[in-house]
Amino acid sequence: MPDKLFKVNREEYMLPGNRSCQGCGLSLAYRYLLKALRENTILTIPASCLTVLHGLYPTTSVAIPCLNCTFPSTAASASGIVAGLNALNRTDITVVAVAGDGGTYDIGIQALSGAAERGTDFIFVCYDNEAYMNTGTQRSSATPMGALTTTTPILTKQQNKKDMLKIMEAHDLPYLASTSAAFPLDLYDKFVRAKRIKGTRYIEISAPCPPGWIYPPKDTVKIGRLAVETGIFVLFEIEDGKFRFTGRSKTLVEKGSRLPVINYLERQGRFRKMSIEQLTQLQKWVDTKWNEYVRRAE
Ligand SMILES: Cc1ncc(C[n+]2csc(CCOP(=O)(O)OP(=O)(O)O)c2C)c(N)n1
Ligand code: SF4
Repeated sequence: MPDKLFKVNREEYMLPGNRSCQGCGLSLAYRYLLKALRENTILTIPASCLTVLHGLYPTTSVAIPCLNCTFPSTAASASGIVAGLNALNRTDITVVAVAGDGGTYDIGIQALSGAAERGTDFIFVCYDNEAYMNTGTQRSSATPMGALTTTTPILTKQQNKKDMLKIMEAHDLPYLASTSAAFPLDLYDKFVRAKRIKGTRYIEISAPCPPGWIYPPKDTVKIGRLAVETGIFVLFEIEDGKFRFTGRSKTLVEKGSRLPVINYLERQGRFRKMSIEQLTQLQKWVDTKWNEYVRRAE
């Protein structure tokens, strides 16, 4: 991990004035991942909040070339760019696909799984704000149990979040990582590492969203940190099959100081209708996953 902030690339690829909401976790993460990826990168993004952040043609707030694609086709779009670059003998450019959880866990999974099985040489990034935010907070398979969304407005979501990292790991990827907008140095380091590796790499980013998660914009980093400190979101990486905790999650394992999940939930209006039974179930789900990770790290 870059132990000092001054090791982070000082160039800015997100220009002043973009169209994301105040306090957007995605915009924070994006700024740092672009710094890690640097100039020789081509992005492709589907319909999502990220398209909105990039801006309306003919202007853009992002200083890296980007191909917009349809909602389900992010990995197919990346595969096409890779094929085009190969035909031109360009080996100096990293192709990076960036999609929301809807564009990854749900509608984008077919193209992603196909590309990952072929080992196509690109980085796929899922920024996980746990719902379809661009269209008004509909539930996705990444939405946690107990969350209110506009499609789970009464009873809250009844199912646990899909384990996308496990699904992607089953593709035997050379590099897979989970990181958070609230831990930019952990995030930066993982993108620097991923850029040096060939084949399909998958990185998932926890990206808190003030309007969708219903909390004040100033609390994005606090909420993102609590997600990690309660273990509902875990910082780790798997390189060539070897699992390791990173950053704050590593410290939590060493100190045994993980917080109860209620500390994270109680700060977000989306959980205000959660039942005690759901809370107990969610805590058990978090504990089970956490213990699985701890066993793997041993
Ligand atoms: C085939 C298709 N269905 C629906 C849409 C409408 N649509 C655009 S963005 C979006 C939600 C994207 O959600 P997610 O991928 O989670 O990204 P976020 O908006 O949270 O950034 C939807 C449903 C579309 N563009 N194409
Ligand atoms: S809705 Fe959420 S993810 Fe989308 S731009 Fe706003 S804060 Fe960011």
